[in-house]
Amino acid sequence: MRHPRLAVSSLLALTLLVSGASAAPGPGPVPASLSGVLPAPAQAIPDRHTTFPLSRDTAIVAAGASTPVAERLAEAFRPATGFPLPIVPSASGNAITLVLADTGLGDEGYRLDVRADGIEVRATRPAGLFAGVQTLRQLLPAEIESTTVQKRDWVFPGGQIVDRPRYAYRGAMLDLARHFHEPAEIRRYIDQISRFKINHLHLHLSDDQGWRIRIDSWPRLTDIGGAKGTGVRGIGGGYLTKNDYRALVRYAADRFVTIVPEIDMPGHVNAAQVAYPELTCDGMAPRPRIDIRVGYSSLCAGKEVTYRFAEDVIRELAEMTPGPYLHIGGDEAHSTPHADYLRFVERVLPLVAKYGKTAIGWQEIAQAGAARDAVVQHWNHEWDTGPLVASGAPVLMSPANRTYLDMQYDLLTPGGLHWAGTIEVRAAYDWDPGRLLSGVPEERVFGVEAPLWSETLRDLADIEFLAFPRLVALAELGWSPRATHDWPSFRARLGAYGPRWTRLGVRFYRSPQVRWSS
Ligand code: TNX
Repeated sequence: MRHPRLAVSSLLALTLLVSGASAAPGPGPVPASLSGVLPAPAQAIPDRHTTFPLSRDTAIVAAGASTPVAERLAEAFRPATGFPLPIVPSASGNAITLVLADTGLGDEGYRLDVRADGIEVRATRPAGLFAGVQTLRQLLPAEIESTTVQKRDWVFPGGQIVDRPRYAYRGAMLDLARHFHEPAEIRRYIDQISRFKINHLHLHLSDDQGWRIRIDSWPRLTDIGGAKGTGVRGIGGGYLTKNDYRALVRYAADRFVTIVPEIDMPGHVNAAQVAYPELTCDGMAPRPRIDIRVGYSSLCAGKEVTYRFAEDVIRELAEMTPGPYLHIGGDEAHSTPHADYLRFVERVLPLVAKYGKTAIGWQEIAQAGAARDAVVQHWNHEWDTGPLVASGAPVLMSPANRTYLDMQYDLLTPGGLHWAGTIEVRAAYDWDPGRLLSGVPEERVFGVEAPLWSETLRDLADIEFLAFPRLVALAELGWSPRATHDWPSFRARLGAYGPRWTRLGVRFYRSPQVRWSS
């Protein structure tokens, strides 16, 4: 049976195509609609006869655990409307009401009703209210993203949305090691990704070039590995203090994003070895590296200091990370002898559990038996997935040829790499995480994640250009039910989102595959 939302959204797509054919520059401003939301809701039933106008007198009703979500909502709507939008415990009509009550829709599911006399968002948990609020933001026109008061009417289209995610883990990864990115840039990235219901931010905190998180018991990691000039080509440098990190974790948590810290081991450790030469097998300090080669450095599996180091790092990271996951890397250990690699992973994975966390590792860790208790992150689409399938572990899907945000859109894209090919928006969208790997059925898919490696990145504009719009494709694959998957619909909704990014100053890639509204 065709889903009602699908029928409506294909109609929208058709309308856009038809109007686009007559008006040369594109479809023009698209009225916000229940069928236009990104990522597509599980179910949306527009009611064309109903609208709810936001006005100077509208209140936000919230109490207890829903109040912080109400604050996010108020922050989103106050600047452009200029309305006070007070947060109050109750109101009679003309309100957006956030209700915490069992909806049977899981932790992140929500129900949204837009009626003539008000809006209700109902969810079992605050995370669901937050997801509902992200949907609500897209129901007002793009001008709502302005930071100054706009003179216009603010009208919500009527109807109902019942929504819940396909996968509990929907992630983005940012590489702080090849180029450090300041907390302000990371906060802004969190703002942008959480709009699309991405709920995990994996931070790649160490690599051959630099070490980006303070570890008190091994201070030279950041004193040396986080110094100026430790980025690729000697650009940048820097690191997160424990306070920076804790503040980021809180900022993310306020937007229902869980930080997943990664320390990459046993390969990708040159910066650590420059700071602590005892971490090499021969005890000799290697030279600092600012090139982008991989696979040459390795911790020494036969030395006890290796495990003291790993345990100290894991313990300190676990202490400052409230989230359940800790990523230990494990990729591209090309200079670690195979037996040593297995020995290292077998010893280090249990340390993550010892400090109360669930380990995540790149797909290579699946070769070790201990990986059965970890989450295995699939990345290299060209490799034999036998060990990954055999491990029985849940699989986080990050196939490089679909999800790597550092791959160029085409060979003319400024910045980015293309070792896994080029990835246009449609290629980022047209695949199914539940059917990608034979031997890894839907039930074993832990979630999806889009990594952004920063060899060629400098600043936030570079990050945003590669992430948007492709990260939205991943967000939809992770959130929306398979039955809603539809490229014409996705493409139309994306095109309609462009003016929001423009207003937000997000430098997104104007893919020629999408008809961007002006
Ligand atoms: C492969 S993906 C890597 C990274 C590079 C990236 C560049 C993975 C687990 N390892 O070290 O930065 O390619 O795309």
